[in-house]
Amino acid sequence: MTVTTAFDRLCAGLGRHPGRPVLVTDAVTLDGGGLLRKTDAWAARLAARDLPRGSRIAVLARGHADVVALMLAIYRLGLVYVPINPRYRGAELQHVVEDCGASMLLCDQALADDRLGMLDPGLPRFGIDPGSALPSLPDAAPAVASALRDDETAILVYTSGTTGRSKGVKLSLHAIVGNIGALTELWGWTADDVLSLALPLFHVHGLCIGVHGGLLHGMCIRLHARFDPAAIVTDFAQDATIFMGVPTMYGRMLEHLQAQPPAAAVLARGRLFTAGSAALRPAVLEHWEQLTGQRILERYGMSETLITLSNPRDGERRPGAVGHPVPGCEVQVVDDAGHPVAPGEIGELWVRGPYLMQGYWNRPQDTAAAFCRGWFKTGDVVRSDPDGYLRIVGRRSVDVIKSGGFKIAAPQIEEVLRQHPSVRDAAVVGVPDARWGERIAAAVEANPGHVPTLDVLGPWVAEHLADYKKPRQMEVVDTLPRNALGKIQKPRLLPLFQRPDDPRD
Ligand code: MCA
Ligand code: AMP
Repeated sequence: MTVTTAFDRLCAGLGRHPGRPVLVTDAVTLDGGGLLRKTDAWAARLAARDLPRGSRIAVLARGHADVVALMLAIYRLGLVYVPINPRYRGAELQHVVEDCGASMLLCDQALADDRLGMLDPGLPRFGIDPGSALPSLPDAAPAVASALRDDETAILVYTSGTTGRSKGVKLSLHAIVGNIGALTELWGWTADDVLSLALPLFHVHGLCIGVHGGLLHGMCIRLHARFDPAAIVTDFAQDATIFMGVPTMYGRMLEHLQAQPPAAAVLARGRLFTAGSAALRPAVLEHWEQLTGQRILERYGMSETLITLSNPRDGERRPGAVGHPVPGCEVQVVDDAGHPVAPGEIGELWVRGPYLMQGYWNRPQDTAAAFCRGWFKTGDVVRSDPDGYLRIVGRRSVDVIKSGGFKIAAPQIEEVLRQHPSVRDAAVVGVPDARWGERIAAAVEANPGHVPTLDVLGPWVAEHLADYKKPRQMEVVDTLPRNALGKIQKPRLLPLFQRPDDPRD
């Protein structure tokens, strides 16, 4: 096979070690040839629909082998993969399929019953799992279309901004494969590594770095549809060498280690534990190291930039810091006027280089607003140590919340709260939280004659939005604090919700 494109490189990884597993799930173990055969079968089914190149295929599924094969088949035909968060509810789901103009939806049976009734019935929908009650795509002749070119969009990753509507981040395989190349240099991944992966497959962390990283190297991915600390330990008891997780997962694994102390010795056999998507508290890093002897490698990224900053594999992995730019990536720290600040000063992180998104799907204005002079403006506030290690110290917008690694737009929750008859107005904030990084709290003004309660408003939000967006704390206030222009002053709400045991580091 001539390896010319990023797609070829992904597939070449699979052909490297015939007979050796590349994908292990609860249900199947596949070697590279097995995964490619599954991919061909999916490509043949999709090809029968004769879709124009670049058509978007929406996929609502948990992590399993057919989803990986389906994704490769979509690339194989020059189509665009649009994974959807299975926790999304009606309007969130409908927004994604409408926004991307999906030609069809492929769905796990387990999610179909609960979710598809919420969607416009006009969208053609098919089952993924064998024996699904949804119609299956009929088999057809092998696909003839040429595979994705490097400059074409491979994936739309939907991500929240500061407003209620999520945006589709256009990512090319060129950017993804290039970013993995840079991480390989930094983290020393090899084909002999075995990746224990329990991250969801609709975000960059699990999908672009985890799955694509594993495939590219032809390493074995032990893929889990859900996160369960005991299953991760079992992976390491077998052969896993790498784990990637969000900080919340490490906190949950520490709880598991407290209940099952011998598991620490099993994890101690690992080669590399990485964390990202949210700040890893130094206390967690230190506790993990005490128990397992492993020092977690923290890195920073974003859907729009892929992985941008990383601590080193060899060298100091500094607690509370996210290290230096990954090879190929340029960063600068700027003030409000966009001028670089002096080293050690606080400013916004701007990023440039080959791993950036191609823009937001169908949103030229949002895309233009996200860049300045070719630099992507992350919205994250950083500071550098004297030797250049960068630290994430905050975010420009109080409307962005990160809980358990999920990005949440506070205005989306406020909008749903305001739709409840008991609520006149609402302001949602993220409160620093030991378990989730930030927890969602809502201050609400009541409508006359109503007494809003969390018991009512929590389920109300979960009925309309993904479960993790529901407020965990609520206070009724006479009036929300506003400035002279009428803007709600959210930082003034935080003391209402802070608890004595909240993290201070
Ligand atoms: C679940 N719950 C949550 C969250 N997840 N609450 C707040 N924040 C969350 N993230 C709640 C549910 O609503 C439910 O509440 C209860 O926890 C149990 O739900 P369950 O489904 O059992 O939870 P879980 O499976 O244990 O999920 C926790 C999780 C998950 C594994 C940490 O949140 C997760 O997979 N997070 C990873 C997100 C991620 O991959 N982000 C990467 C994007 P109740 O019982 O009250 O109903 S960032 C990115 O890609 C960039 C590039 C980067 O840098 O990496
Ligand atoms: P997403 O848009 O879901 O890809 O989330 C990207 C955001 O996650 C970034 O803009 C940061 O705010 C946050 N993030 C990612 N990695 C880290 C990290 N190591 N430390 C702090 N925040 C992080």
